[in-house]
Amino acid sequence: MSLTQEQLKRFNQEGYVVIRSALQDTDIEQVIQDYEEIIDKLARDLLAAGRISHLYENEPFETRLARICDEDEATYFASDQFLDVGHVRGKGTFNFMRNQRLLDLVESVIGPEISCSPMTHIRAKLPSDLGRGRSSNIVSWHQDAIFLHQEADQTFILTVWLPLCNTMEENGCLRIMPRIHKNRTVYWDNSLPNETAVTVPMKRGDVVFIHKLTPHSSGPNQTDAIRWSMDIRYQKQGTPSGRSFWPGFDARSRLKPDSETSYETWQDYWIIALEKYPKKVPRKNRPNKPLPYQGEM
Ligand SMILES: O=C(O)CCC(=O)C(=O)O
Ligand SMILES: [Fe+2]
Repeated sequence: MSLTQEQLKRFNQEGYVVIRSALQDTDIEQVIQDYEEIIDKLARDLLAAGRISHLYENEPFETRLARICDEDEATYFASDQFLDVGHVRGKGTFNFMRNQRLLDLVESVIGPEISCSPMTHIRAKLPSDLGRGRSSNIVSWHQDAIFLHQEADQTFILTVWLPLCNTMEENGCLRIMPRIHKNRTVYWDNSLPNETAVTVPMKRGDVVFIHKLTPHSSGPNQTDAIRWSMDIRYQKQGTPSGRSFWPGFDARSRLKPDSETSYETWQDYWIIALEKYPKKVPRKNRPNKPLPYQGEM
């Protein structure tokens, strides 16, 4: 299904649009399965190393990693890195980024030649009382535009954010500041206008499209389960991702369907890239004040 005219209009006017029940459980299950395997392996390794007392095998996906982290603080602080999409390279996750239901919606905004950016994350927002209160996994207000390297400053990049569980205020759902993208300004120093924000609770299956100039944030997770989510970025093929050191892939091409990247190729690209650049390369000459945005809207 494409976005409706109403949804497209909303995206353009508000700088975001929530698409309710866009996905089916089976779409998301394939991502969850990849991460269940990773967490199971982690539990076995930690148990063998004597760092946890049991495997927590009966805990559901939403809580198992949290209970492991209760016992092993190092895992708590490492959580985002070892879960990253390029490190895990799960087949279900790769297939999900090319999910036809999802790409049909993305095509309404990007057009039919779609590239998926390496700037894609699985996030496990851990309960804030873990780690002896030292971190509460808050994401402060920002525009995604500030995370790009210079070559992508003019590029239209769509952030697609979706929960793998239900998200609400208590577990740190997304918050969004509507219409700020209309200012056509990149607030490099995060000196964002003090406008009213909206809290965006979402259910599994819902998806939100966010403009790269739209400020968003998320608060602490005050439950004892993990707020699992995924954020993927899509753009027109041939445009820079702003992360040239890591591989994106061609997710859909109506012109040349044969050019779509295979799972094996994508995996190989990541393995080679991470050998050379295990960590994100910082942007050179990063601006430190708000600047007009002159790129594609
Ligand atoms: O998941 C969150 O809490 C924030 C995510 C975010 O900033 C993004 O997806 O761009
Ligand atoms: Fe963001």
